[in-house]
Amino acid sequence: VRGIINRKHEIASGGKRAEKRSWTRLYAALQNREILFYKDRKQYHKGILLYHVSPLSVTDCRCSVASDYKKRKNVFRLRLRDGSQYLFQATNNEDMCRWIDNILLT
Ligand code: I3P
Repeated sequence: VRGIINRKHEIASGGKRAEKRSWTRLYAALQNREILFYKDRKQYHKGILLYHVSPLSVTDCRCSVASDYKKRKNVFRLRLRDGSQYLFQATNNEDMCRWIDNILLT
């Protein structure tokens, strides 16, 4: 699964409140148990990662709909093994379900 997604960092590894908390628009791709981040689809096809946005390992993560987050629609939450936590906003409900299903499958 891959495509445009908005991301918000909630909790940093170790459990501290994340410092940069704004939503950012990214192009994400789930590959080999990692979510990789690109500027856009073009950069994805060139294989050029955003150097300042590290890949996230989804091994042993928890992933579910962020039903407590009311400010945006189609938002799911990812809790990583290192304790960090992110919100992701998909483009629609189907897209959100596809992300969650594939993250939980990997
Ligand atoms: C953040 C930005 C986020 C907001 C976050 C702010 O400020 O406004 O959109 O999250 O609130 O800290 P900045 O752009 O200056 O980093 P929400 O959209 O979820 O409100 P938060 O600190 O309460 O998470």
